[in-house]
Amino acid sequence: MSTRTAVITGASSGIGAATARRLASAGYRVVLTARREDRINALAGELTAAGHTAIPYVLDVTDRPAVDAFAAFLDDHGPVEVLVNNAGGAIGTETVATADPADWRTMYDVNVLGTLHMTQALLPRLVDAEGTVIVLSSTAGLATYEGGGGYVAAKHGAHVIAETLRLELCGEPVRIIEIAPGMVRTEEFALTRFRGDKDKAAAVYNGVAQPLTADDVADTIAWAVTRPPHVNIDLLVVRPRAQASNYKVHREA
Ligand code: 8X3
Repeated sequence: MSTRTAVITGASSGIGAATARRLASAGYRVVLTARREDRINALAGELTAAGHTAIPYVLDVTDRPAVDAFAAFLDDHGPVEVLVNNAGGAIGTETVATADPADWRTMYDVNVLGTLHMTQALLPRLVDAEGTVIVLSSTAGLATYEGGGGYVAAKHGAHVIAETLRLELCGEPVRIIEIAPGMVRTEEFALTRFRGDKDKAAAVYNGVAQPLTADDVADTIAWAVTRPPHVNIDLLVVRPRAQASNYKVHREA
């Protein structure tokens, strides 16, 4: 029973799936949660075939009763050492003046309340296990940009959860680690933001030699998690070399 367990939200694609692969390789039993059953089943199959232990569990982190039921399900599966709050995303690029409040609400629900639900539900287990809470925020959690208001507001919310929780739990045997990625090219992030417009989504990365990959970010998560338990990486900002700020991106012609 020495196997450690990591719960990953949004494990169906992108940074979540890459993190599941990294943590499985680091020896964790991974619990893959996401809304899309086919995707987490496929990933669990891949990891199991590679000799790892992976448990898929369909979960919408915005649904509090479902999150509580998930926490009860975990009672039969031993301690939980790591929670990776990865589920999140951006919708739209409208200005503050023109944005649809419904989009803002959706982004707040998943990026902020989703993280809150999961953290509240699993925190007793994580403290018991001398565990780690990872909050995947974003460089959008640290500075704003035009057209990003709703997402930036939500990611600032995620950032504040991490900072506040670390203060409130100081002295408890649990780490609160925030990872704030900049430009990462994943299959879905920009596509969701641009409501399925493939050309606009692709243009985000135009001329950028090497945006980060999901695995680059997963690598930083696995690194932070595998430091000795007394070492808390408070906040790790990770961007591609071609990006110096939310605004300043080097693009080749
Ligand atoms: C993603 C980074 O620049 O699209 O979280 O806000 S950005």
